Amino acid sequence: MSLTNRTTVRGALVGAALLGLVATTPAYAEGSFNSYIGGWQVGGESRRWDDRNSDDVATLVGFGGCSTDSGSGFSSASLTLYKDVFGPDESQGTRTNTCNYVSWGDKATAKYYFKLTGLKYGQYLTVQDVYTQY
Ligand SMILES: [Ca+2]
Repeated sequence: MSLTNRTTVRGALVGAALLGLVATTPAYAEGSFNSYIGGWQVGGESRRWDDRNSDDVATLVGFGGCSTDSGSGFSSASLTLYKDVFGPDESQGTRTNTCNYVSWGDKATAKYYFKLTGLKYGQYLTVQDVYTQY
């Protein structure tokens, strides 16, 4: 099996595992996307998404396959969710992701993104599978 195929399979498993965790909420979030983090430093930002608050699904970010440039490997990353507003964007709180998933609960209608605001080891973070749901 090629590296690409393994990555795809793992991404699907991470997504399925995360969906299982939120099985008590509506079956499908109004939106979700899979992405990849390739060598982010602190300050790195995700793409923006529009949450229309059309369901009760929590905003969460799941990581699978985490590494850093440090010999100590990966321990944890601090992620801060921001509401994209006119003027300084509003922090919705910081969560510590230990290569699992973190949640900010069900959010109000707005545009959001998350930012890497801390990295325990190393300067560069790579995450093979990033799953965002809102
Ligand atoms: Ca929602």
